[in-house]
Amino acid sequence: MSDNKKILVVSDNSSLVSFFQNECLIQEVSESHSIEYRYSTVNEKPQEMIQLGATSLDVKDLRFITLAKNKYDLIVSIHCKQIFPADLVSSVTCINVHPGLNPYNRGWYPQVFSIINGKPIGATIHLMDEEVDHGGIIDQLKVDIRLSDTSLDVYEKVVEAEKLLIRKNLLRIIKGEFSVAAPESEGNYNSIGDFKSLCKLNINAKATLKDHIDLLRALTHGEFKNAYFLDEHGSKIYIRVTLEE
Ligand code: 0FX
Repeated sequence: MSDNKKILVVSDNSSLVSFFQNECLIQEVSESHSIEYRYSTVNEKPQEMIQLGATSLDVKDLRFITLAKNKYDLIVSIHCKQIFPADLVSSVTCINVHPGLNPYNRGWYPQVFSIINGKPIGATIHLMDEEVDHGGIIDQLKVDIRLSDTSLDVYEKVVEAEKLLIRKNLLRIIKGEFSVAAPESEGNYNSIGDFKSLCKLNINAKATLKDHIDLLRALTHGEFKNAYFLDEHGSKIYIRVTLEE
């Protein structure tokens, strides 16, 4: 492949970056383009990203934004913990690999909210604009939620879908030979605050048992201590569920 492009990959997910690097090798992208890997400055456990050759970056740093405008042809965000500033996304082509099916449940932990509100879930590669998980869609893939799935089960399917999308779209993204489709609506957005509110269980809440099971399985993600209620002394009691078919 000719036409040496300068590409920046910003990510806080070492598993996906490792997959991305491997695809770049297989699809012979690494030979003909310069790819730089960075993790975000708010990442508290960057060791695995460092092992993959990444260095720290504050995407909100004005000096970086000024430099990036002239330096990079393309910036790829793969689960970056920082939100890209408007000035950056408006001056460099920025593409996001997102663990959700835009425009449904944009923002934090999409599968958690999809288990609860029934909106579709999957993976999306999209052009970034100044709003979170919002720009034109390059490609997306839906995954199914089974009644026995926890957040972790759905998340694992979403990550597999992201890998398929990366494999399929890598070359056309790097060549700039992709088209975008506008999301079918504005959809909805969930913040980290929305997730934290869900975690604080109201043990007097009345709902169907199905709604309660959905809430608990949505907040069950491996070892994470998410859902909790308070005992008579005000201490947190964490709860997660096991479901088996
Ligand atoms: O790579 P990633 O899916 O998340 C990263 C960033 O950390 C996150 O800030 C950003 N919004 C996202 C697009 O990219 O890994 P993670 O370990 O932070 O989260 C993975 C899943 O783990 C998440 O979907 C829900 C679950 N989780 C995570 C945390 C930190 C929980 O259930 N509880 C938690 O406290």
